[in-house]
Amino acid sequence: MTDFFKDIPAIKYEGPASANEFAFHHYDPDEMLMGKRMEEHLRFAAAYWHSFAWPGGDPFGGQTFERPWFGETMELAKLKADVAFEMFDILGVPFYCFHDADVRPEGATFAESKRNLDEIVDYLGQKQASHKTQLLWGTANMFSHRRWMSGAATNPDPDVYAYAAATVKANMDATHKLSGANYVLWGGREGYETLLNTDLKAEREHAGRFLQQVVEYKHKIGFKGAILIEPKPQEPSKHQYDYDVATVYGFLIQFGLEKEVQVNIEQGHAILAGHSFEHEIGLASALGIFGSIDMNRNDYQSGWDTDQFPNNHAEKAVAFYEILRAGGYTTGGTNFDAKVRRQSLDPADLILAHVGGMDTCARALKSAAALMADGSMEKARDDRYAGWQRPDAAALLSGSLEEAAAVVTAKDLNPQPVSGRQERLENLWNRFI
Ligand code: XUL
Ligand code: CO
Repeated sequence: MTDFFKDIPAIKYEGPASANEFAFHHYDPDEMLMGKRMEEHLRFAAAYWHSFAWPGGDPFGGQTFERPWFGETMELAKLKADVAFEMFDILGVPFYCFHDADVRPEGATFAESKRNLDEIVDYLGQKQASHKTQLLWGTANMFSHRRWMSGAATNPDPDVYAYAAATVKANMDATHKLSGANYVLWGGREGYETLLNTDLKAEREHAGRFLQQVVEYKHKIGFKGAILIEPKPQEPSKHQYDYDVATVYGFLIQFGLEKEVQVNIEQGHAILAGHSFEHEIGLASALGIFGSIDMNRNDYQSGWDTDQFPNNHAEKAVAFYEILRAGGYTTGGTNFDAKVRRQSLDPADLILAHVGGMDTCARALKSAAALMADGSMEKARDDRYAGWQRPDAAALLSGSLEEAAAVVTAKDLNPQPVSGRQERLENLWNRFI
């Protein structure tokens, strides 16, 4: 035991009336919703990078956090893992996620970095064996070190492509060894700053071949988890190739990977792309590529990816409604890709940020499940499309354009517009949030 979270109790459910800040007010892991425990619906994960690796910098200032595990040694990496699992225990989260760079010190050579990773993976494996918390996904940080400055798989230098292959292979091996439920690829540097120096066609083709190689390797090692792409339109690159769900789908189709790869959708990334979170989830579900969620919120004024903890349950309820409509998670989960603000220095801030985020999601899920159980929203949607249940409507789709056109004269059609009932449906929503 370290003393980092000393005096902070394990967080338990006490209900909405409790004034205890070290308690859940809405997240009761055992509450049954639609035949499933809330914990199994939400599948919460804590992100190693924001809580344990981020020093608290912003574009105008450096480190604000002084954590006893900061430093590049294996001993400190193990201390970090000890504290991380203490936080996971306090929160009772079933999952966590990490990048290689979060958990191990960078070595002077690839071989040294790999040795460090292997050693910490063994340590994390021991932790997982004696704790509840398991790995939701692993990933490679191919955006922080200067070698990735011009991209990883899309780098103009083939040596960097090879380095990216070695890095992802090592991280897939680590994830597989720790029985991770998924493997994530987020391409922060897989994009460009200026087209003046960029061969966009070649870069996209290299990214596509790289992803095919990832999928081939997954099957080779027998990794059963899902491979997930995390779309984001820009930041850090001016333009990123995995812009949004629709763009990723087109990319997967081009490289024959639409049955092999799914998406990890992040709230803040959806907003940056000019979409709503629920749009991205609904679209991924419609395309059959919905995988997992990175839960957070952006600051809606600054326009940056501020990775704040969610605190608006009404906003998230619409997203969870789409997740329920999609049939819920299979291998995915709700990963808090969120960090406390740089002034939030106290260990308690880390815990309470997650408590608030978990309660926000639980409230959102409960609203969504209640609306789903009520059934009026789905009925209204079904009613709107009821015409398509008629046999003559199905014939419109199976026949030709001329046959569809001929129906207008044959039946003397003069369709009358009907109300979309948006405000009535919004009022219905309000009864449940
Ligand atoms: C960056 C981001 C990453 C990915 C994992 O915006 O979301 O943390 O989730 O690399
Ligand atoms: Co993310």
